[in-house]
Amino acid sequence: MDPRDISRRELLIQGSATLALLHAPWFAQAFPSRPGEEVVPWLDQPSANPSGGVVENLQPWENLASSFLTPNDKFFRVSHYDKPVIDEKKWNLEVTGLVKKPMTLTLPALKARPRQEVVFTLECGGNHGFPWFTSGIGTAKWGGTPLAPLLKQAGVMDRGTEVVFWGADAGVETVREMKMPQHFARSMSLADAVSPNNLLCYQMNGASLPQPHGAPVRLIAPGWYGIASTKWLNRIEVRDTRFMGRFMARDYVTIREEQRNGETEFVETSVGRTLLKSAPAKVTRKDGQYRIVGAAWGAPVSRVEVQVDGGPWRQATMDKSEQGKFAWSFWSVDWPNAAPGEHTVTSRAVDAQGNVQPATDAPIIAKKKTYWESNGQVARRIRLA
Ligand SMILES: Nc1nc2c(c(=O)[nH]1)N[C@H]1C(S)=C(S)[C@@H](COP(=O)(O)O)O[C@H]1N2
Ligand SMILES: [Mo]
Repeated sequence: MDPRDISRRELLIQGSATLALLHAPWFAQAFPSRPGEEVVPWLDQPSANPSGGVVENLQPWENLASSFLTPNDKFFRVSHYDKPVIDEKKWNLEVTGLVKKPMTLTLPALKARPRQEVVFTLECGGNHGFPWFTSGIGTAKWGGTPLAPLLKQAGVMDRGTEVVFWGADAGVETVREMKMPQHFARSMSLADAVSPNNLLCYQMNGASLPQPHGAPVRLIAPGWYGIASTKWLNRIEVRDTRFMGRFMARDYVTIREEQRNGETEFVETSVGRTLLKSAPAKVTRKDGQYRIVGAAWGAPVSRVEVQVDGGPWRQATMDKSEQGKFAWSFWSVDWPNAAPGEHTVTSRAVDAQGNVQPATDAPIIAKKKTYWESNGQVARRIRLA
C-alpha cells in the first residue's frame, strides 16, 4: 500500500486511532527510504549544548528526518524561564484588556469549542545560529481551537491594535538597572492575531500537549518562528500600543547592516515570520549507491537544489506528501559515482516566486550581526568509505 494514502487518511482520523497510526512501522521509517539502506553519519556533528536547560532535546538531523511528524519525545524544546507544571483543573485562560466582554475559560470550555488541526513545522528563530544549535526544529500535528472566533466573541474595541500572549512562566529581568519579575510574553498585531491559522493548542500529535511544550494550552502561530507560539498560555490581552517586552524588543531582535546613500545603517527588527530554508538531513547508502535526503520549509517551496563539493546545483525530487503549507517538505537526490573521501553537501530551497535561500556570503546573511533568523544555506561535511 502506498504510505501516502494512509498519510492522507490518517489526517482525517482523530483521537487514539491517530496515535496508533503514528506508531505504525511505515511512519517510523525515512520518508523516501529504500529497504535495507544505512545512514552515513555527518562528520560535522553539533558541539555540546551549553544553554543550561534553555534549549533541550535536540536531535541529530540523521534521526530528525526519519519520520515526517517528529515524535513528541523527540521534539526540541526552548524555555527561557521556569517550566511551570500547571494543574489543569485550576488553569484558566483570561481574555482581557481592550475587549467589550472579558472572558475566563476553563480547559473543558476551551475544548468544547470547534476543533482544528494544523501540521506545522516549528523552528526556533535561533536555529543554525550556533554550532551547537542546528536542529531546533520539529513538525507536529497540533490540535486545538482557533483563536479568531474567541477574540470576536470577546469583542475587541476599536482602539485595540495589539494582542499580547502571556505565559505562566516567569523570570527576573534587569532593565535600566531595575530588577523586575516578568512573565514570558509575545505579541502580534490584531490583524496577525486574527489569522484563521492561529490555534489555542491543547494537543500535539494526537496526545495531550506535553508539559514541556506548554501544557495545558499554548498558542500555535503557523508561519511564524517558534518564539511567537507562547507556551503555558494563561492570558490574552488586547492593548492599544506596541508591546515591547524582552522577546519582542530586546531578544529575538535581528540586527542587519544596511547601506543607505553610501552610509552604513544598523537596522533592528523583531523576529517574526518564518524565512525560506532547507537543510541536508542525511546521506543513505544501499548496495553502494548513495542518496542525499533533506527537508525544506519556512515559505512555499517550489524546488530544492543540492550541491556537492561546490559543483553544479542539481534538482532534488520533492516528496509530495501534501501535509499543508505550514509543514516542511522532504526531498531527495541520488548521488551517483560518489567517491570515497570527504565531501561537502549543501542545499538551497527556491520559493514560489523564484527567491533562492541565500548563500552564507550573501549580504542578507553576511551583514546580519545577530544569530537569529539564520536561514542561509546549510553545508554539511561527510566522509564516505
Ligand atoms: N511561555 C513560553 N513560551 C515559549 C517559550 C518560552 O520560553 N516560554 N519559548 C519560545 C521559543 S523561543 C520557541 S522556539 C518555542 C519552542 O517550542 P517547544 O519548546 O514546544 O519546542 O516556544 C516558544 N514559546
Ligand atoms: Mo526560539
